Amino acid sequence: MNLKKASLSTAAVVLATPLLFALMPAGTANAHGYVSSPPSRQAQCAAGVVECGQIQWEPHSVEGPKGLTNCHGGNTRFAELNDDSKGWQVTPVGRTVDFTWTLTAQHATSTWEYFIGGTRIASFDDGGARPPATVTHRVDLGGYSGQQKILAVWNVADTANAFYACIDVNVGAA
Ligand SMILES: [Cu+2]
Repeated sequence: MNLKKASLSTAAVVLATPLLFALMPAGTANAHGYVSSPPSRQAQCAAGVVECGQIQWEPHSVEGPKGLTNCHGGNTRFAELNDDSKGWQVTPVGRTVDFTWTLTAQHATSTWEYFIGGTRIASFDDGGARPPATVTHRVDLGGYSGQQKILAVWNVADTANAFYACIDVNVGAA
């Protein structure tokens, strides 16, 4: 074996390893985010408030293509997040609500969006910035009252994907 060639490829492996990790999509276990307050459906699963399947171990993993309008991001193994009759805790809130995301990976962000019944009620543009580990948005729910299901969406800037969370609230009850 040619010695020079061997040491070159060793160098290449040493250089490539950290690069590989940096380029690996954060698609596994602990790398994303979800709405932790008011407690989203997956947060309630994780806290054991509601009995759930796999989502209880990875509330931050509700990732799917951008533009979806469901609670489970199109992941069949998290389909129970769409079940409105599952006994989700409804949080009493005022006309203005602070939504807090817990991010286990700070992906570059395009926008954060909030929807009620298919209508976008708020949007926050981060212009591709990397968010801190905790992000809070103040959303005005003034046009709504009573029990509402809010869909919160985190649109990642450098992938085609978004993260989804549904939060059940009772507007005007707090
Ligand atoms: Cu991630």
